Amino acid sequence: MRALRLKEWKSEPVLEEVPRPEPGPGEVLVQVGAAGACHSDLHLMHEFEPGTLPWSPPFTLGHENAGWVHTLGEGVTSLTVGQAVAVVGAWGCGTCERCLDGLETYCERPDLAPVPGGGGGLGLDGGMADYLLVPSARHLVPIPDGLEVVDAAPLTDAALTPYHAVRRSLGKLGPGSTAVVIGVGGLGHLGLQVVKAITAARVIAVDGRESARAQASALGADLVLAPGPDTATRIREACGGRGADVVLDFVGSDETLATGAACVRQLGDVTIVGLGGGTLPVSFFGLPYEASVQTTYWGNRRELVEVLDLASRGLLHAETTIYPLEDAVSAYRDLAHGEVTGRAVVVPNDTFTA
Ligand code: FEH
Ligand code: ZN
Ligand code: ZN
Repeated sequence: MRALRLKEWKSEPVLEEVPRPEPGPGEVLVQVGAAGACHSDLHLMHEFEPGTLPWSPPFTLGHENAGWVHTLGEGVTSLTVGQAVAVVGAWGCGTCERCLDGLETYCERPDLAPVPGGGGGLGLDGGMADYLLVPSARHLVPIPDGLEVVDAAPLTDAALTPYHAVRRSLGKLGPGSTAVVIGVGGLGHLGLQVVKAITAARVIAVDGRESARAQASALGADLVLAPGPDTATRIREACGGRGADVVLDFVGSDETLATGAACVRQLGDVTIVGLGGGTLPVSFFGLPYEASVQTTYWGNRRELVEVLDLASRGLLHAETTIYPLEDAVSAYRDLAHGEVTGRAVVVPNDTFTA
């Protein structure tokens, strides 16, 4: 089968022929219908050093996957061949306190988990390939009727990650509240939709690209701003001087984090989702009283079920740019140049073949 392989840190991925894996007991072989190209993959290719993460290349890229059940390993009875499934990306040990709570992104047994906090495309072979070997049926969620595989794949990361971040602050997003979405890209354009779909908050969107600002307006942002020296002031003014209840930073640069800290309300949340490498000094008088700064990482199975439900009812929709697998390197190049509208999605197979 074809697979886009990351051979080592700081290297360009290579599309090559590799053996198609066979599922062992409890495992499932998925024929990949679609695999999203995540901005994090660019960090794997160009920036991360050995030791940045608790796993390392070589592996096949693609941690945002959906497809069809192709082969069931011995003992797997909860799925059927040909069934359309979305892949829950983080593959933990399944037995520790965090995994038993479904929070496999935060697995605490690196001695038991194949790749702690990682999964297919993050330390193990991922979905930028014709087939994906999934270690357990618990990592697969049936795609509801009304949703195509190619539309479900980007939801498994680009929607699931913002969904988890918003749910974490849900209590602060009631009537009269304001959420700020910084960065209206692959995750941000879905984060904006998540806020509108599951909260009563007004949304202020910030992005340096006119196309992204236009997209944010079309998606229902109440105010859209370009980044600049007065952005935080304008946000604070738009919130009646109080500041924003929740700031979702999908960029994570020094500048965007500083904007978040300068516009967040007392008791508000600044949530760092983007891997921009920025830092934010946190001190007693450096933030409004009782404001919190946190990171969040991806999401879990239960949240993916909820995201897929919202999407099947038209309440979430990933804007996508589609590439065939042989053009996957171009997808990442376009992503690196900021030339992708919405999410870049690679399609190894557009239909199921037994
Ligand atoms: C990947 C690698 C490291 C940190 C965060 C991520 C996210 O893109 C996972 O969706
Ligand atoms: Zn990702
Ligand atoms: Zn675990």
